[in-house]
Amino acid sequence: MPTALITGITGQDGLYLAELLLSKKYEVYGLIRGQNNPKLDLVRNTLPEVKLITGDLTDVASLVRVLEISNPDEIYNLGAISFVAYSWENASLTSDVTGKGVLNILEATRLFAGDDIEKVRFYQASSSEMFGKVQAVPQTESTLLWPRSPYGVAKTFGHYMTINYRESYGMHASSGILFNHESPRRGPEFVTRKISQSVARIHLGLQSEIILGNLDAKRDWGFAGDYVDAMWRMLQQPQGDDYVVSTGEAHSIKEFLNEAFAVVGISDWSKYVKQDSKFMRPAEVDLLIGNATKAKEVLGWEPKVSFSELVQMMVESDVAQQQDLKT
Ligand code: F7E
Repeated sequence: MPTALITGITGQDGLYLAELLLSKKYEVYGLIRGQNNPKLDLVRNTLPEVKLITGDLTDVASLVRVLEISNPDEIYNLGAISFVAYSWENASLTSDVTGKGVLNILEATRLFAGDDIEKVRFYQASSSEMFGKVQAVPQTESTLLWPRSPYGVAKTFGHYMTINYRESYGMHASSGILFNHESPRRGPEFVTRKISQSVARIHLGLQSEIILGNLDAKRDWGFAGDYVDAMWRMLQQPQGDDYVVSTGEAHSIKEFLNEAFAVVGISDWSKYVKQDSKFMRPAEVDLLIGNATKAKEVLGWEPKVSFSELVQMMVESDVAQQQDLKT
């Protein structure tokens, strides 16, 4: 039975990945941060088979201890401060966790594995935010990185550190450059879930409007459940490498609004949507669209859920959830 360690187990991707690995008969360990982590019960209730160990990406010694306890064949480093807007307000903390945290777990892995470094396979959750002010359309694995937020800069550090450990120590380390990926499990601070939740509440008469920032930004949105499969496929290859994971389609926030309101039968949403500059970013990423040809050809990976299906899934799930809360 192979063993996997997932950092960021409490997030959307952590839960989907743990489900996938459990279905493949892995023994799954999850890294849990902090005392009384409020999301601990979420993992325990959703996936009681996952074994949870306390540790912190900012503390190398704790990571070595976690590796000694779990003795993993595969490590998936999904842990990060992942909300881009927050990263301007907490740039130093974001750099420590999202950036230096990657170095810490790579170094802990090297110390733990010793001469046997090839026995452990490592996945780093890199991000399309690294492309920022895009230098080519669509973006591929070799597009120049130009991050536009402290979060993007921190992810870029982690990305290059992963490549460096592969090149310096022969580590089986892979970096998945994942474009935006969403689901009913997405946190409500992200624009897709903020919209799906608000549309559900407007439909049920629980809310009268949504206040958003920039409606013109375009993102390449896929389904998180599809994307964790690409992570696993990367670690089954003979060598570590970097892969773009995306749908190859970009949609604006306005298009997301069109689709989401259409699910509840509203075609003109203008009276429900307001804008406020407090949701605008100091430096915006205007357009992200990925070219996942390499993932398709090498990993045999393709997204299964379309943009419309994703929006429908999220709005329907929120309608059901809000109805439950109402009763
Ligand atoms: O913003 C615009 C906002 O916060 C998307 C993370 O998973 O994907 C995610 O980062 C767009 C931006 O995601 C609101 O300005 C407008 O242009 O949903 P988001 P993100 O910043 O793209 C990447 C790949 C990651 O790696 C990240 O970890 O939507 N927008 N109005 C808004 N965004 C938010 N959050 N809230 C608004 O009211």
